[in-house]
Amino acid sequence: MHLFKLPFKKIREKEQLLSAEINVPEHVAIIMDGNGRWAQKRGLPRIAGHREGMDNVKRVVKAANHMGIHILTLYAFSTENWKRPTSEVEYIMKLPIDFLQHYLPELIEENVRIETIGEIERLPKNTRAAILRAKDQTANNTGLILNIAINYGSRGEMLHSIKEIYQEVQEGKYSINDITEETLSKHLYTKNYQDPDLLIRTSGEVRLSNFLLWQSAYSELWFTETLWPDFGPEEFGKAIQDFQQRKRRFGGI
Ligand code: V0D
Repeated sequence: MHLFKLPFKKIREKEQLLSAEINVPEHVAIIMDGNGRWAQKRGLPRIAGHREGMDNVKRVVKAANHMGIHILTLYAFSTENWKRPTSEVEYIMKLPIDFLQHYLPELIEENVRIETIGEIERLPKNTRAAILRAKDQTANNTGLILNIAINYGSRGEMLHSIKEIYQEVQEGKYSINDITEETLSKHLYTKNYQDPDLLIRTSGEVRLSNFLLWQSAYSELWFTETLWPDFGPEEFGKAIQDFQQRKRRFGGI
C-alpha cells in the first residue's frame, strides 16, 4: 500500500507506535451500512451479513490503529434499529459477546481501548456485562480508542445533554448566560473526544441518520457504494488518502 505520499517519521516507543504522519485524521466515524443487503445479494439471511460485518469491524480497527488514527467511532446500533424484526435484533445483540470472545485478546495485544456511546442500559444483561468487562480490561490502553455507538441516537443525546444542563442551572452551578456551545459539547456522550475529522458512510445512502449531528458540523464527509462487509482496509485507506488531500476551512476562508 502507498497511503502516505508526504514524508513522515515514525517513532516506536516500547510496543506503542506513535505516528507523526502529516494530516492523518485523529477521529474517524463510520456508519457501517449495507450488511443486510450484502447477505440478501447472496441469498443468505440478513443476520449472515451482520456476522460478516462484525468480522470487518476487526479488520478496519486494525488498519485504523496502524495508520495512527486516535479514535474510531462506529455506528453499530441506532435507537431506531429496535424497530427491526425481533429475531434480527436478538442476533445483533449477541454480536458484542461473539466479537469480544473472538477478538478481544488480539485487540489488547494491539493496545486498543474499547469505549461506547449510547444507552447500553437497555441491552441484554450478558451483552452489557461483556462490554463493561472489555472496557474495564482495556481502560489503560493507549492505542486506538474503538468507540462503538450502541443504542445511540444524536437527537436523544442532545436532549439528554440539555436536560443535564438544565439540572445544573437549577442547582445553581452556573447561570443561563454561562451556557455556550462548549457547555453542550461537554455534556454529550462524546465529551471526552474531539469532533470527528472524517465521517464515512458505506452502502450508497447519503444521509447522517441521526449520527453525531452536533459533532459533525465541520467533518469531512465520504460516501461509498461499497457495502460494509466489503469495505476493507484497502478502501478505508483510500478514504483516508482522499481526506489528506482536502483543505479544511472550518467556516473560514
Ligand atoms: C451489526 C456491522 C461489533 C453493523 C457490524 C450491538 C451491525 C456488526 C460490535 C461490538 C454489530 C460491540 C461492542 C463491543 C465490541 C464489538 C457490534 C453491534 C452490532 C450492536 F465492545 N459488531 N457489532 N455491536 N454489528
